[in-house]
Amino acid sequence: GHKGQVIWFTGLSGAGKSTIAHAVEERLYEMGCRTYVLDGDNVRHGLCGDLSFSVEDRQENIRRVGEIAKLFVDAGVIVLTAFISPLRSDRERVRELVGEDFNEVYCACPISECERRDVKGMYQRARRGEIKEFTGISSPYEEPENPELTIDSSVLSVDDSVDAVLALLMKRGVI
Ligand code: GGZ
Repeated sequence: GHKGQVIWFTGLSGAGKSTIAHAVEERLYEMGCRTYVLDGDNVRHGLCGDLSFSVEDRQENIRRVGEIAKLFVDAGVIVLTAFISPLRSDRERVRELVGEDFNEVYCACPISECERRDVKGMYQRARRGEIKEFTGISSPYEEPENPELTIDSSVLSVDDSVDAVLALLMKRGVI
């Protein structure tokens, strides 16, 4: 068996958080681990459907996700969260809430590359002013100072990124 754990991905829109989280989940599943991915797709429509992208609402979004992540840890699940979580203080609050089972993974893809990918056309719309308070353009992103792991999807493949996360979990004795 394994103990519960939070793998908290942080980084800009398009930096690879959800992609890598789901790829890690797939590999952990093959190893017989119990996992769950929390991301905008399953949180921002339901639990946090009342929240916008203002600084205050992002803060509340991250607070709620942190509380849910803690419940998953209590249940013995490896929970992978993929939220921009732009503010250092909000991430540190979750770290304190969860304790030693918290792992911060910084998806450090440069904004130039996120913007070049522009998978959903959001950066272009943000540049035009059609989306207000867009992270990296008109809303802040604070880089982690001491993340457990940094991965740059403009340098590493998804497979190599997954290997790096699994190596971290092995080093920490989780798997
Ligand atoms: C940033 C936004 C915004 C604004 C909508 N700023 O690439 P995506 O589309 O799928 O992921 C982004 C997602 C970010 O939601 P989070 O819950 O992760 O943000 S936070 O942690 O800051 O609360 C993006 C989309 O929502 N999106 N408007 N203004 N991203």
